[in-house]
Amino acid sequence: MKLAKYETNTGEVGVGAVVGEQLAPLALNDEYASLTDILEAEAPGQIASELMSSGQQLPLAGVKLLPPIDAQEVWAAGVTYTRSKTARMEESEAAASCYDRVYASPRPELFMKATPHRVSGPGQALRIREDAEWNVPEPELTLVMNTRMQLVGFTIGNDMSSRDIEGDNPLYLPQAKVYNQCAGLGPWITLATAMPPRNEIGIALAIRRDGQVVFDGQTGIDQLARTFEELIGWLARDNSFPTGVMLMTGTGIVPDSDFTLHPGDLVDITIDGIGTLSNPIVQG
Ligand code: DO4
Ligand code: MG
Repeated sequence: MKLAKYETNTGEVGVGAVVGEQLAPLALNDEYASLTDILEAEAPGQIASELMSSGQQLPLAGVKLLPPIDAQEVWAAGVTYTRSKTARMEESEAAASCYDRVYASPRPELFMKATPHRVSGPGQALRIREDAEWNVPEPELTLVMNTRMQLVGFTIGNDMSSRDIEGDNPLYLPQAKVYNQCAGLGPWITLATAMPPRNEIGIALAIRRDGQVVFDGQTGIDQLARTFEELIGWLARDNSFPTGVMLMTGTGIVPDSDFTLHPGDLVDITIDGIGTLSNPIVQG
């Protein structure tokens, strides 16, 4: 089952199940009043099915989808694919050994990526920093955990990154990664029970400029150097998440070093079992 957050034309926020090209609104109640409440249930899919009682369906194309997040923090893992490791080592000679070491170390790179107000949903703009000149999207399978750190679902993440800022000095990483509209999430959450086997999950990135594809690339979760459980285990060490947490799992697709995003580009990330997250890019 796929669960989306949407806004009606009267401004009310709802949760719905995506069924093909339709959205079935859920009848939320005091016990299950939000997407977070459903993700917190022992069997989220069963609860969502029970809340689909009315049988009403809306065409998905006519619904405004919101990012599938309530109050969760968004974290990210880095240097979890060899492509990311080599790209970072090219970007920063001074920090090359940091990236090489973290790829092979038991402890992964984990960083706080976004709070909900910095997140853009499907169709909403993602931002290039005003003070950055070399920018890329990072297409990342994103794990959705409840407060018990159970992996309950998956969504698509875009870890927008300013490579010139990050490459200048690794201590600038938070500025390269965390700013207004720095993270894309959506278009919905596919519950863990509905995902394909892990080694069959493909990830594709396409960047369009004036209607032409200017970059495309593919990878797959079979290339991810760490298990989901390992990443979740490290994130949970001495850390609690009172409303659950999302974790981007790192990028395995990095455009060549002469590529940078432009304002007006359209970024499409497609992940098997979920769908496609599309966002236009803005700057200024
Ligand atoms: O260390 C820099 C960030 C790495 C990252 O975001 C990634 O590998 O996806
Ligand atoms: Mg990343």
